[in-house]
Amino acid sequence: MNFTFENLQPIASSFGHEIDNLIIWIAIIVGFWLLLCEGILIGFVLKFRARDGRRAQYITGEEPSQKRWISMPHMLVLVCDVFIVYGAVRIWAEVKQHAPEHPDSVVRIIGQQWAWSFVHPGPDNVLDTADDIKTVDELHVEVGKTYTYELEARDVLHSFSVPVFRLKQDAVPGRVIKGWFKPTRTGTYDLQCAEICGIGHGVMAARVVIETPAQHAAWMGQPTPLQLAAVH
Ligand SMILES: [Cu+2]
Repeated sequence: MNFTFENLQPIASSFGHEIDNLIIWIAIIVGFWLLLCEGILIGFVLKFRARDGRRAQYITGEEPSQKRWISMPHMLVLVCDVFIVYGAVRIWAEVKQHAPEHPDSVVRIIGQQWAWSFVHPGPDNVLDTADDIKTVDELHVEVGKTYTYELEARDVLHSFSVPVFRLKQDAVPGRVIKGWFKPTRTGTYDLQCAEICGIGHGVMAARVVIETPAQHAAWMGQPTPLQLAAVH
């Protein structure tokens, strides 16, 4: 069965549904044990509460019949753990370990106190060339294309977080962290810093603008502020 939080927060990446599904399955499995254990605990507290004429018992838990109360649930919990670990590792590998070797485009994302800057490769689709498009707090991508990103931090730890992508990745000074995403729906969505990075952390909000091919081409065709400055 597949579950999703899509009615609370739209999903705009290819792996978003799998992440929602995993989180909800973990909540169901863990929640079942939580309710069962707390129910038994509360039941025992009521059943064995102090009563006139009944002495308290000291139970060491050494009898096999008593040990079973620990060992049997323990085994069942371990079986549940296997499912959780399998599901989590499978999705972790897909999202974090296997960046596509031949992405449609590469963007650079830089976190600093307290803004995000983005370097888009521009019409030639190659980073670090004259037609790169640099923006602050606005990432432009095209729907249906596979992107890899190079994530950097200028000063302290930040965390690149895009809820609609179900993607979050720490940015670490001195390192270039690579990852990927594939936008699957158009629109303008929130992008934020998810790691307390100083007093202005809360204003490190930005946007990801997911465009159709025509919209994206039109956006790329506009002169950038740097190009405008060169003309004047
Ligand atoms: Cu930050």
